[in-house]
Amino acid sequence: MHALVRGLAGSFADAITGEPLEEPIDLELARQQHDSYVEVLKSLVSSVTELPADDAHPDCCFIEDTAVVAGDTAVVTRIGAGPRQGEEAPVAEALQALGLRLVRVEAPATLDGGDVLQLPGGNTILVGLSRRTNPAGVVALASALPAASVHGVPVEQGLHLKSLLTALDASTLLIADTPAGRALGAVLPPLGGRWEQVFVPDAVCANVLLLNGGRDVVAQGGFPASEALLEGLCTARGLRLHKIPKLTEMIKADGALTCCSILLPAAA
Ligand code: CIR
Repeated sequence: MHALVRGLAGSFADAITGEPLEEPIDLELARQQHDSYVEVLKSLVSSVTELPADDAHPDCCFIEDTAVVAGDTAVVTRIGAGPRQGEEAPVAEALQALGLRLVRVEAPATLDGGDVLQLPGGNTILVGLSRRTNPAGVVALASALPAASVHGVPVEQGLHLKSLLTALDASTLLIADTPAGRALGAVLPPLGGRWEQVFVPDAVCANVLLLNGGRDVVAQGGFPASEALLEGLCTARGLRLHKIPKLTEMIKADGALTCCSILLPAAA
């Protein structure tokens, strides 16, 4: 498995935040946390491409939002937050250099990768209809990936679909145990197969990173109740759980684990 990451901008303290911050972003701590994320990835996947940061784009480390990779195709998004548009270009270039076929999302569609959840074990993709991703974005993704079964899902609160929901494996959904997460769990489309909804006490921990065909699961540490839940789930399923120190500074900027990388399942 190959991963793409992007450096942390020197302007990261100016990243977009949903709520006014009580404590400003600590740039040095953010750098350490981002470095530790990249180190964990390097220790678990066969190769990692690190793209340089762009100080003109404080949020550029949240590379997940710029492209969706499925098979040999990279769908280059059109990010829903105007000031972030432009982050896609160097990522698209890198994905093309890795051998992927590019399809671009065009205006007026908007699509953030953080809204795109590719469910393991099939061809179903859930796309959050959020503040960032519009219905035309869902249509654009579906037409770029005709073999996939693409479903729009309303995300009434929170930034992205994956801020509330990710999959642990091909039968387990991790959903934030918040009013928004519960509302989302109630309106998921029929997914086929047997899917269990597990509600995770700390919303941040509903966002896990699946690596190496899902055998390795990365989660944030520092949330005892959620960690205990995830440990139990992973042990029961024979999955390896890797905990990384809490990404406090990414969380301030509404970032989660998945948002700091783009994963290419096989060497493209
Ligand atoms: C933003 O508001 O766009 C960034 N501050 C956070 C983006 C996080 N992206 C993600 O979870 N996929």
